[in-house]
Amino acid sequence: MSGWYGLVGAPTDVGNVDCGAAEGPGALRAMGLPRRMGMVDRGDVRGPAYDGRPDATGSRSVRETAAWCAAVRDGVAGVLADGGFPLMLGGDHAMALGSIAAAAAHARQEGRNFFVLWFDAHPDFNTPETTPSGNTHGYPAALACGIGHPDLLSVGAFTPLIRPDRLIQFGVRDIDAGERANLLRIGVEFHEMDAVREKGLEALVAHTIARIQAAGGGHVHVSFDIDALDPAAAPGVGTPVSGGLTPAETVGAMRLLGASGLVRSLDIVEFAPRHDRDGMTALTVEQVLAGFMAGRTGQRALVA
Ligand code: 4U7
Ligand code: MN
Ligand code: MN
Ligand code: MN
Repeated sequence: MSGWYGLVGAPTDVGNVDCGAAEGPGALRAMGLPRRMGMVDRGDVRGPAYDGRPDATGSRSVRETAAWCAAVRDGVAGVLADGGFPLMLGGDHAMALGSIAAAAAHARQEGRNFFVLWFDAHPDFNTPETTPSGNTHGYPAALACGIGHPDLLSVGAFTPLIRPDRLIQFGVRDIDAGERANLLRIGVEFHEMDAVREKGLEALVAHTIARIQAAGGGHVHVSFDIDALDPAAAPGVGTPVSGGLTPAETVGAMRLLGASGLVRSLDIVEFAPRHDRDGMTALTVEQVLAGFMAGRTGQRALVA
């Protein structure tokens, strides 16, 4: 198990015009989070500025998104190659295409099954045909499953990066009509908030961990969009949706994931400090991360 966390910052909102996520990594550094949590800060990757003009498919800033995702991919691949645990700090959620491209390639190289667990108010399963906005932060989960804009699919060394039945989503509650049709057609497992309320997030996550273990384990990548949390606890996001996850159930689920020993890479995205109130989103993010890290430490102690 990798003993150190390598933070890769992606300070951009190229996937959604000026949503404020570009300021996320800088704000968390200024608050001292990486240092407090003992992370190795590998710095920020860089990329071009937002250009909101839609292309022929109606998608905005595709070239810019692809360039940023390629830089994220290389930054995350660098941490994995050096034996660390990459934490990709967004930036908007389009950046997950880059980290998933790196994680999927690493898993393939090591001969492991590859799974992605997606915590989000949104499934991010739009394609140029279904998007209501043209914003590329609504595309990454679909791209990882091999559908979407060709200039973004090419960020990965192969496609699909994930087998669609190995992508599992939690907390979704704002799904566009065309995107729901995509999810059902491709065969993604998604747990909407009513299912989370009924069964409990921790029970759903525990069930997923058991299923992955039964399939022989593998490399699990967790992609955590802060807007999965209820805006009462995490108002600092660009696209808040009410009725979300509580910090307590999220910390519990992340602790289980850490303790499973299966998770080998993590995204924390869409933190927009300008929408935060009294630092409460930053605090919630730190609690969620601390839960995951504590779970992982406990797991290390168990296997030691
Ligand atoms: B996020 C949206 F239309 N579905 O595609 C879209 F509602 O990374 C929102 O999950 C996407 O925050 C939200 O633009 C992307 C919209
Ligand atoms: Mn490895
Ligand atoms: Mn998202
Ligand atoms: Mn979201």
